[in-house]
Amino acid sequence: MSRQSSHAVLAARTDTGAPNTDEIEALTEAAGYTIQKIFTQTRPEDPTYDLGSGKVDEVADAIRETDADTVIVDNRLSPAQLFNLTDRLPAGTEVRDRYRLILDIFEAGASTKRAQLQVELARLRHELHRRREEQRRNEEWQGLQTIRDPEGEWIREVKQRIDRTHNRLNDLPDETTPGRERKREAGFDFVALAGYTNAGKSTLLHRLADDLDLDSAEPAHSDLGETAGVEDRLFKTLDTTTRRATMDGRRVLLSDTVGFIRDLPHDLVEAFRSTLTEVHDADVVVLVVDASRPIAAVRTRIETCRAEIDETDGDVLTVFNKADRLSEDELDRRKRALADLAPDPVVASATEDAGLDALRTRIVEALPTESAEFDLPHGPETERFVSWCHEHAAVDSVAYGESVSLSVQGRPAILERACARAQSIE
Ligand SMILES: Nc1nc2c(ncn2[C@@H]2O[C@H](COP(=O)(O)OP(=O)(O)OP(=O)(O)O)[C@@H](O)[C@H]2O)c(=O)[nH]1
Ligand SMILES: [Mg+2]
Repeated sequence: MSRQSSHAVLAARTDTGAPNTDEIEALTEAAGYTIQKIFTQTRPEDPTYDLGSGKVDEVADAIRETDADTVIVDNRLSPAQLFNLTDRLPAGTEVRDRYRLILDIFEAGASTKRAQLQVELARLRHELHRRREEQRRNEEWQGLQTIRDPEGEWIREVKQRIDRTHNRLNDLPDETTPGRERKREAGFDFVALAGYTNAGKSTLLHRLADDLDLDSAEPAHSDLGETAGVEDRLFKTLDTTTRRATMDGRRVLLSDTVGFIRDLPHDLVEAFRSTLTEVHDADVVVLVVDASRPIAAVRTRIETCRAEIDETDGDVLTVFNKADRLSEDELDRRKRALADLAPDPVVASATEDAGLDALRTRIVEALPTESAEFDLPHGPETERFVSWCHEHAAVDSVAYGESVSLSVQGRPAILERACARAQSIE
C-alpha cells in the first residue's frame, strides 16, 4: 500500500440515527491509514461541505493537533464539496470520500492487467468530474485571476487518457473462464460464492474445494494465500478464482468473487465484471453473509448483495456464516428477523468446519438435475458407457446381475446425452 504511514481523521455524517463507523474504519485501515480521530454527526447534508460548517472547523483543528494529513468522509462528496472542504482545511490536507477510498484500495490490490486498467478507468472518470469542477470555478473567478486552462486543454487530456485506457481494455483477450462451455459439456456444475466483503467467501472456498487447484496438478495448500487470500481486511480478494469441488459425486467448479459493499461505486462494479459474470452464469449462487453482525447490518448487507446479483440465472442459497460467534438464541433471533430475505438459510462456520455437509447437500439439491435408470447388456460398450457416466455425472449405483443396472444423476443436458448413448447400445 502506498499510504502505509499516513494518518487520517474520519468524519461520518448521517441524516438520521447515530452513524456507525465500523465499516469506514475498516476501509480506512484497508487503504493503509492509521486513524487518529473520529468525528460523527447527525444532520441533513450541508450542500457546501456535506458536513456542517462547525464540524469542519473541528476537523480542521484535529488536523492541526494530530499527525493526520488526510480527512476521510464517509459519504460521496460532489466535486464542489471536495474543493470547498479542501479549501477550509489546513494547506496540504488530502480529502478522500468513501468512493475515492474504495478506489484506492482496489488500485493498490488489483493484480491483473485487466483489473488495473479497469480501476484506472474509474479513477480517470472521477478525475474528469474533478477537473470540470475546477474549470468551472476558474471561470467564475475569471475577473480576479488568470484562467489556468483557458482552452480546456487540461480536460481534453484526461478525456484522451480515458479513451486510451478504453482501447487498451478492449484489446485484452476475452476474460470469461476459459473453456467454460467445454467444461459444462463435460458435466461440470458452476457455483459462485458471492457476498459482502469480509463475509468469509475465500475461507469457504478453501474448505469446500478439492485439494487440487483447477489449473495445476500441484496441491493447493502451498499457495492458499495466493489463490484466494483470507484475511480480516476488507477487499482482500480482487480477482476471481475457480477451484474444483466434489459434492455428492457432482463435479463442481466453485468460484470465489470480489466482495460487495454498500455504495460500491458503479464504475468499480463494472470494473470487476468478471465477478458479475461468474455470478450471472452460475447454476447456484451461494450468498455468504457474516451473520455475527448486528441484525440491521446483516439485513442491509443481504439487501446490498441481492441488488448486485439480481440478474443471476441460478438459484440463490443464503449462508449464515460465522455462526461460531453466535449463541443459539442469537442465531434464532437472526433467522426470525431475516426470514423475509433469507427464508431458509444454511447455518455454517467456515473456520470451525461446521454446517458444511449441509451446505454441500443444499447446493446439490439446487443444481439443475435429471436422473435416469439404465438396464444394459454386459459387454465392452456398456463398460465404456459406465465409465462415461462416472466422468460426466454422479453414478448413484451400479449392479452387475444378469444385466448391468445403473442409476445416474447429473445435468439435464448430460442425462439427455446419456440416454442417447444407452439407446445405441440396446
Ligand atoms: N469466527 C469466524 N471467522 C471467520 C469465519 N469465516 C471467515 N472468517 C474470518 O473472516 C475474515 C474474512 O474472511 P475471508 O474469507 O477473507 O472473507 P471474504 O468474504 O473472502 O472477504 P473479501 O475477499 O475481502 O471480500 C477472516 O479473518 C476469516 O478468518 C467463520 O466462520 N467464523
Ligand atoms: Mg475473499
